[in-house]
Amino acid sequence: MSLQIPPDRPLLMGILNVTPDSFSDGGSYADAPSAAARGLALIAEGADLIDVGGESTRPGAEPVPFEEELRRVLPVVEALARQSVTVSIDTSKSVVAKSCLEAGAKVVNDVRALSDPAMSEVCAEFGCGVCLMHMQNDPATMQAEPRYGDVVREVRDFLGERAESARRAGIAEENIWIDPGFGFGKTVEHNLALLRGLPAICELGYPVLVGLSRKSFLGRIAGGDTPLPIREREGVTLAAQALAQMGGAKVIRTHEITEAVRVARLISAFQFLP
Ligand code: HH2
Repeated sequence: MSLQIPPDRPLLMGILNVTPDSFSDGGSYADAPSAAARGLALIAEGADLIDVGGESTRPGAEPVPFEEELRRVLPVVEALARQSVTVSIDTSKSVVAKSCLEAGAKVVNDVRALSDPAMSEVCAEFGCGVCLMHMQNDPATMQAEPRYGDVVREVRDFLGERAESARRAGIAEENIWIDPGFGFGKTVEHNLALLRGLPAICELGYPVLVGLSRKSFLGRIAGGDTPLPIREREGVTLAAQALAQMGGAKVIRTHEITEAVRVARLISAFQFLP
């Protein structure tokens, strides 16, 4: 992967959902030109790469046929790659990944950790970056009754096993990122345990990506008796980013970049004080 993690700061991944129904930015960038303009604006604010998604994975979301997912994402991936933006494609479908890689995407962000049998082969062939995420069940059912014995151990073991399997399929070690999947089949307590347990997940040796931005568990904790609505979760998103960086996260997936860059600098200055 051409995308190295700098030694002294995390990478910032800007979120660009080209969907009608994503939980926080759904419908905002429905046509390709406005989506591409948003991607370029995130880069101008300091994002290192843009994660383009065409299928919402919010709790309760239904799957989108691959033709529709491609129709949404491909023109945006093409437009951004043409402008030399590093693009990550947020998909679990190998056909969608392949077309986007052909169009210039450099990373496949797979919330189903290569469960499509053809996905590993596609990623190995292109030599792209791959993010493997943990999810319990699937988006339609995952928040019904998440259960774990020891959530940190189970998520860590899963990610270690998926990373091994990716390597056996020909994906280079240096191209693998892992992600505990905040909000994907987890209660508030599970999410908090994972945030605290990030150092144990980092021990696997792969860069850890965190997707905390605007997630509902943050709104539930910070809102006290009244969970915070999505538009009021920016402050707590930044605080969670700081905690994650302190825990060793190397890639921050987030909706708003300007303040995330500032927090990243502050925490990095603290961590890497000579
Ligand atoms: N979260 C979402 C989507 N993709 N990918 C990774 N690797 N990690 C995450 O935590 C993650 C992800 C969900 O957030 P969002 O894209 O804002 O919403 P939606 O799935 O509704 O489009």
